[in-house]
Amino acid sequence: MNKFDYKNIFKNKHVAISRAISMVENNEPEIVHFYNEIYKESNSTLRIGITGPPGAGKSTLVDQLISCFLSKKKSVGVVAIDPSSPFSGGALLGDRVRMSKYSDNDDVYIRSMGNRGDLGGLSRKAQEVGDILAASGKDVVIFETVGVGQAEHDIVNAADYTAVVLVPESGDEVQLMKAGIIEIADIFIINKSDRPGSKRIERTLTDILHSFSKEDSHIPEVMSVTASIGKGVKELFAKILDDIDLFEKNSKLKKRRLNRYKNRIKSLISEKLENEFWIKEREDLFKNITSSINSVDTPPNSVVKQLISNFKIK
Ligand SMILES: Nc1nc2c(ncn2[C@@H]2O[C@H](COP(=O)(O)OP(=O)(O)OP(=O)(O)O)[C@@H](O)[C@H]2O)c(=O)[nH]1
Ligand SMILES: [Mg+2]
Repeated sequence: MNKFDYKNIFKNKHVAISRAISMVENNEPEIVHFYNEIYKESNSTLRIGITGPPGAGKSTLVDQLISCFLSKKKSVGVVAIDPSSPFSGGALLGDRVRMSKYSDNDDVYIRSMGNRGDLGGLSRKAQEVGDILAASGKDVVIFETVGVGQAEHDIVNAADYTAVVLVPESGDEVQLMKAGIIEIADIFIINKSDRPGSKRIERTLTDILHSFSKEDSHIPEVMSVTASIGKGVKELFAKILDDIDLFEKNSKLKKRRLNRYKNRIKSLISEKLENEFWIKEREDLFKNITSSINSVDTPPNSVVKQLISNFKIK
């Protein structure tokens, strides 16, 4: 294979972008040599998170938003993340089929990522893929993630602005909505409003948001759209741009980016320590110790003590 020239990423060469993303996904050590260069070029791009239950119409909506950004001469990178799917490299079929109309467009790059069974690391990888797309010069990076649980929460933390997509049938989700989810959402989108019940869920959600919100905090807007026919999308797009504009002016964006930066450092440390810790010898030792334990009476801390006694950070 030819030597990989990472500078082609900065020239928006999609082949180089794909190659670098694969390196991230596969934890290829080579990327370490140029990742810092990528990072330095990645910080002016706007990152938007779109999350919501399976099949809510996120990809359909992302497709519409891509058109909106293109009409403003903005280029877009999309990372579609499904933590429950083992597929990656653009293999989430639905996304690929729906978005293939952009395959010849240098201003749009779409990539799907799944969870290849390696626990954790997915949100770090998603951020790094976002960095690569940002470094390629994309004005906006959109992260689409399935679900509204903890894994998505971490991924969404990679965004400057987060939209939660629901559908008229999401009544239960709305009732169960926790403060955590409300805090991550900058806007709620009720998609499929061509179906009955969208007005009702819009009202219920608005009530909940008002009851949860603290004084002088940003209360997320609830907007109904029908993404499949583009209804309401123009208004939604305008609102998103307005919000982001506001967040830029009141320094919310800056604070979020700094928080994200700090969280990134902490997660990198956790990941590094875990990786260094769970070497084969220690896994074996763990198995040995625990196999000779036949009740749960031994305090776990005493096992921890044995395991970490000779651990030194490289
Ligand atoms: N009736 C109706 N159907 C829609 C609308 N938007 C999307 N759909 C349909 O809903 C289905 C799921 O759409 P997607 O865009 O793939 O949804 P998604 O949230 O990206 O799905 P996952 O990524 O698999 O979680 C598709 O069949 C869409 O055509 C809408 O506004 N109204
Ligand atoms: Mg999708």
